[in-house]
Amino acid sequence: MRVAFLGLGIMGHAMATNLVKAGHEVTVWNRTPGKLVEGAGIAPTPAAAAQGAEVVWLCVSDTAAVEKILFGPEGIEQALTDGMIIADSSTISPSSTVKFAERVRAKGVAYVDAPMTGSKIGAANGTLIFMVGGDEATIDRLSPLFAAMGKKVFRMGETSKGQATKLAMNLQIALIFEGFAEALTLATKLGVDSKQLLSLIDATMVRSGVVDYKGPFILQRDFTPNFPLRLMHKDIRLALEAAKEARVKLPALETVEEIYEMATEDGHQDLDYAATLTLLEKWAGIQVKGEAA
Ligand code: NA7
Repeated sequence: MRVAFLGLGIMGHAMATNLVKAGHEVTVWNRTPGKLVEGAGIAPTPAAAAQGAEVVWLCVSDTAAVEKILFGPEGIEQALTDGMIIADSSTISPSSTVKFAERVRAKGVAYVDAPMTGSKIGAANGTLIFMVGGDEATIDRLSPLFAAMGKKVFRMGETSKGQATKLAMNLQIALIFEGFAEALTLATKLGVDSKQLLSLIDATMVRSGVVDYKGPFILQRDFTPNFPLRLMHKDIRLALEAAKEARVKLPALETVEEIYEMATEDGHQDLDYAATLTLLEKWAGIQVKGEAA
């Protein structure tokens, strides 16, 4: 398929690379010039990338970035043609997604929200899991592209339900990780060996994918970003905004949001979100290690 891929960050670069590898005709654009994808064409603006594309795939930071790419001065709106599909893998506001979809639908363009999970490793290996909102026929047309970038597509309902699902998923990741980090902090302060605690977690119902994934990085004190803290913070805020709009109260997430706020004040925004642990460590006066501190 002829695909315009907009946004070559940690996730987007790997996703576009996998589209090229699968034989699709890809043109890329990135806000900061200089990022390349081997085998793909480069366009100077979003509108130029979208020219003649069957599908425009977005993967950028936030709602404002998506809005600008769609409707800004060099945005794709001017290049939209009947029958085109816009797929958005950025994690953004569900209610804004509804508005964006309505605006492009007036031009005969279908809009699918397709946020994903699987982190940097899943994007590189083409094993992402997509949670998708949109009409069935449009999602069917995108099947070859999903297959090139991921291993599973969950159809969550109409446009915006992918985003709503993603916020519900990341809410859980943030809270599960916070539970793990608080447990590690308390256990370390009380003299428990963290490696031994991890072995125990692994053998019990406390085990989780989040702990499996983050545990080894923490023991090595490796906070290089697989999922940057600033993006998890953005998703927590999006979830709280969506909750406010829907009159839902999320007390635990509100508290965790404050921890992300403080971690940002400490300058950790570009580290992995696992670096929120370092705040708990600072307050407790300990550091979690492979052996008891
Ligand atoms: P990264 O690695 O932070 O990359 C973000 C990308 O978004 C990158 O290409 C940025 O371009 C681009 N960006 C950011 N702001 C803008 C604006 N205002 N206009 C255009 N492009 C912009 O994020 P990931 O790849 O890890 O994640 C992408 C999304 O998937 C995000 O929503 C996650 O929550 C899930 P730059 O290179 O900085 O010019």
